[in-house]
Amino acid sequence: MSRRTILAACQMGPLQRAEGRPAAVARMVALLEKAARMGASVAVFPELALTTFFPRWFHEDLREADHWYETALPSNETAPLWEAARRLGIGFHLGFAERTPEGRRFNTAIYVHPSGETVLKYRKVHLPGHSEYDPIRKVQHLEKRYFEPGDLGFPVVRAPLGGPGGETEANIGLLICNDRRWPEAWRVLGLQQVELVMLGYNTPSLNMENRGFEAHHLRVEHSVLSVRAGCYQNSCYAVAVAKAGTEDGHELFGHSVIVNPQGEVMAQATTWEDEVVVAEADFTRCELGRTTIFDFARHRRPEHYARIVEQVGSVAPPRWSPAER
Ligand code: CDT
Repeated sequence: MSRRTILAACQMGPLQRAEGRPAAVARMVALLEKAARMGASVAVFPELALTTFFPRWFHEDLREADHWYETALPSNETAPLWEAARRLGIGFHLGFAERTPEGRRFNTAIYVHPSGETVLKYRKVHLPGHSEYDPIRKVQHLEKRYFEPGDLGFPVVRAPLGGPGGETEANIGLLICNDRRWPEAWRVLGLQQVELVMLGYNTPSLNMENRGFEAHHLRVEHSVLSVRAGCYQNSCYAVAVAKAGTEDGHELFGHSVIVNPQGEVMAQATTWEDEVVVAEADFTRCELGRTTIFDFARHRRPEHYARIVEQVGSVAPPRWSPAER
């Protein structure tokens, strides 16, 4: 079975608050068709791809936000995406807000096989921002209000991708936006021999916290740096995809990337609009790192990593003092 396949990053331009799901889905179908024409077996869409990035809006009563969430997928409004995937023989990754039958709320991503079956589901673990209205901020980021931390861990599954010329299998894992900045998340995927990480993001171009200076150009650099480091240190490919542009007056950056296991950027979006970029993956290339410098079985020293799981915040180190003479 071939270990080569073409990966597509399906970046989306802004989705305004007034736009409904049908507009988003129509654009996603067009992106999927383009990705298929470019030979892709899998298409990756952004985080919360069906709506505007609604955590920037404060609702006192959570029920007023209910309309941003999906309670079942595919729904009547999203079904055209599933139909297009089947017709084109392409798998896809989708980020969306999930409300469960019990009323729990998660920031969720799924990987859907071309048959329409959900292969893998992940709920965002690292929720940035805050849960109450913050008057200091220029723009609210209320993910901690609208979602609870994911309860599924960081699962990896070996599964077929779609595409022409038959099915290529890969060990697939998912992250969502802020997760890409946390090496712990990547390493838990790496420990399951992940070969392809799909992730979507909505990241403001400016630091909105009003708590100090951050050079604007570094925002993009930190995003790409995090994905490149995650791929290199865990010997995997990643497709990291933005929702970009000015959404309801607030700018999100683009620069979606496809990265290889050496940490090299293979393809990068150049607009802040709907755009498809593709790159060919050869999953046998995940083996070099995994059998040499990052051969975990030979080189990891978990007996020295206890702090990683036992401690949450950092602690100050002891102060050195000179030996008494
Ligand atoms: N969506 C998301 O996770 N965005 C964050 C920005 C956080 S700013 C409070 C990110 O890490 O890109």
